[in-house]
Amino acid sequence: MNSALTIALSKGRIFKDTLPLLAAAGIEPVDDPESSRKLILDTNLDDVKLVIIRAADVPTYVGYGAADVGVAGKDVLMEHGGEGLYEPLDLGIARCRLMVAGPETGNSKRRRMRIATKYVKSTRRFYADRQEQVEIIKLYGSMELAPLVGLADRIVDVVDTGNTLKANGLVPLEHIADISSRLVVNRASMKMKHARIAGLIEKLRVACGSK
Ligand code: PRT
Ligand code: MG
Repeated sequence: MNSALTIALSKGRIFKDTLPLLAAAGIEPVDDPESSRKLILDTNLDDVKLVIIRAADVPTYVGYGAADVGVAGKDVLMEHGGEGLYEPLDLGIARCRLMVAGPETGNSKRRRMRIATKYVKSTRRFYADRQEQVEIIKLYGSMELAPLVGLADRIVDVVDTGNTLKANGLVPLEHIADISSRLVVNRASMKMKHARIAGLIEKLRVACGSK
């Protein structure tokens, strides 16, 4: 019987918020990813491993079946597209909002507004729906810098407290989507390891108080 289970998580807020949910499902990591350099963590259960990867890589690992299940932000899933994945559960953790932000005053002198973001697909969709022509510049981080140095007129990024925007003289301008982290499951694993994964989903559902 092959019911060994690999769970993909990213370090930082997702790991921190997922830990109590996994504990409620009887899964506890043996090592702490913040201090350990291991990328595969053992747990209290012999047949359950955690793999620690970049947040944006979680849907890829799970989509290809390199991990059976994973936890990923909806922002990341919207960019990935969700091929090969089920998304059975909103865990309600790592909540934030995908927003357009920019300087409080600042009319673009450009014919087309320039938007810097790592969320290229979501940004393209948002402006296409409004039939607005914009130029999108792909960045990998520190989007808040782009308007300050004239690289872009606005940014699209996730916002939690808004403190990072504020510290850089930016304000939230438009709301694109409410974001939280989701449990994702590889489609083939869902069939092959059905009892195991269905059991995990039910325990997590109870632990996060979702319906
Ligand atoms: O850090 P790394 O480059 O490896 O990847 P990542 O930034 O995608 O990962 P991580 O762990 O930072 O975020 C994982 C997931 O957490 C994201 O995909 C979101 O779904 C979710 N999340 C929730 C957030 C935030 N809140 C958040 N505030 N992700 C990022 N932020 C950033 C935000 O972009 C801003 O720059 O944190 C900064 C502070 O936010 P404020 O508004 O509280 O100041
Ligand atoms: Mg980050």
